[in-house]
Amino acid sequence: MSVNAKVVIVGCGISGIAAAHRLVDAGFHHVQIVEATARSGGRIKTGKLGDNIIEIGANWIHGPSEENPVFCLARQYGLLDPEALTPENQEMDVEGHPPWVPNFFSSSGSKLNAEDIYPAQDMFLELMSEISQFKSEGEEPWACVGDFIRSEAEQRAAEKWKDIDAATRCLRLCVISNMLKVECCVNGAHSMDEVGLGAYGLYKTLPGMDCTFPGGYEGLVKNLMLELPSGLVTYNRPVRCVHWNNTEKKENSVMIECDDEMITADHVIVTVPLGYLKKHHSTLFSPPLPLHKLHSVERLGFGTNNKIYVEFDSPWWDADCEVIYLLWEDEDGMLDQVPDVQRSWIKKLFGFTVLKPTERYGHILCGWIAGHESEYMETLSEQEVTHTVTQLIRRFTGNPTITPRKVLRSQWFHDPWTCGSYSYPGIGCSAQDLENMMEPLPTKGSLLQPLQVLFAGEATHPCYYSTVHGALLTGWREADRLISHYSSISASEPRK
Ligand code: 6YU
Repeated sequence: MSVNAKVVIVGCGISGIAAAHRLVDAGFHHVQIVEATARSGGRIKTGKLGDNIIEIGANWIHGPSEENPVFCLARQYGLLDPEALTPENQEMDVEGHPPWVPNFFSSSGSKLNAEDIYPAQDMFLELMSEISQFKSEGEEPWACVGDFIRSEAEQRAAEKWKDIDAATRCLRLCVISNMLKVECCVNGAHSMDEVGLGAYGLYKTLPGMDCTFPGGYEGLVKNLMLELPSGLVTYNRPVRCVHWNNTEKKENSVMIECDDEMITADHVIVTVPLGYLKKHHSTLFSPPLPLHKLHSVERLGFGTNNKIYVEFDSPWWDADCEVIYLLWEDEDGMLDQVPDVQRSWIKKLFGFTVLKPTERYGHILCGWIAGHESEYMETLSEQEVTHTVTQLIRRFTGNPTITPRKVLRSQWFHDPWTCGSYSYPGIGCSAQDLENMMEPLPTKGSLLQPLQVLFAGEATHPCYYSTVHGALLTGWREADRLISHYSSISASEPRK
């Protein structure tokens, strides 16, 4: 196939890159990516802490197995450790919750016995796996995940833990609060009270034990970019407005307005993050988005999840530990929101994951903090964050001399081209909202030039939203939409 139609892709994250790849491979000669920043990759962003490679954005390949296109590409480019390639690793089904070896510390400064914690963690995970039974048919017992967890946990605790002492029982409820904070990070939500119960089960996991890129996630982006024609991306060129629905002209019907340039195209694939779309939709499209699409943009959630990397001279956790949970002993209310954000934002940090293997990274932890507390953390200076994290660790370990060597945090909420981390199904969301997100403009049935504006990006995937593989698949999907459009046109043209 050889196609002369011009396609402009807004955004050079993984979905934009994937769309360009497919189109170029299929014989589209005029493909251009217009990117607001000076780099490719978007929310795939690898950085450095001293000499160590760390991820500012996406961390893992979730479900690295044959069905995961990110895994297949990473394998093809030779970017993975041998362990990630083993059949055992690919077959392990962890359902989004890898069985990492934990350490638990309490706010009174002691290391807790894991055996005392497991019953509460098991109950929480059992409840989370039960949520998929609700299929957003309006018959869910509660509107949000938070209410469901609290009410069920209360009932089950009263039955199952009736004979245990008050202190252990209280500690277990604090574990539930901690697990809710973990889920806020997993979902990129401020609180599990903002995540819809019915739509939660839309998210699908793939088999495979989550793995990382030893040389950095950006290696994937670099390899893909090398295969695209040079000059295909225009950097530092934010798109201000997409003018569509041009009734007069048949060709080049879309105009993409940048600060100092108007680019014309037959089709535009918009891949900007949902956070950006929520903030700028009213000026980004002219005419504006149809109401049903706009309502879905508003209903879907887009929150903040940030990382705080902390490096130490020596570890204060066990050699085999992969995740550290910090349990606040005054949090038996099963809540995941901090009442006084400015004073106690750090209480939202659920704990740390340990960067492995130690021979590669030394002693680096990655702290996780979601929600408005995380957004507030972004406004503080690096020194303030370092001070608060140091105090936190000293308190939980009971060791007043521990001093981090280096600290580095991400600031996704204040990134003007992302405005948060990733999407989640808000209260009242259903599969229809994700359908609406991916629906091209003009909508079906219109007599206008079809497929003027197409939509890709993680928030447009029906079941892998919030992930790199989901985003990549949406880029391919929209490219395929155009490819089949032009295949059907050339098939219907009379033979000469
Ligand atoms: C994954 C992971 N991961 C951590 C953190 C973050 C994310 N994700 P992009 O934003 O990349 O590209 C858009 C481009 O558009 C960008 O370059 C902009 O500059 C540009 N742009 C914007 N406006 C523009 C304009 N006006 N003009 C021109 N250009 C413009 N995913 O698979 N594994 O470990 C993590 C994580 C801190 C921030 C993640 C992870 C999400 C991915 O990073 C993200 O989906 C994709 O990179 C998005 O690509 P894109 O192309 O769509 O947009 C059980 C259950 C529950 C459900 N959830 C569970 C899933 C767990 C998700 N976990 C994530 C966790 C981490 C830690």
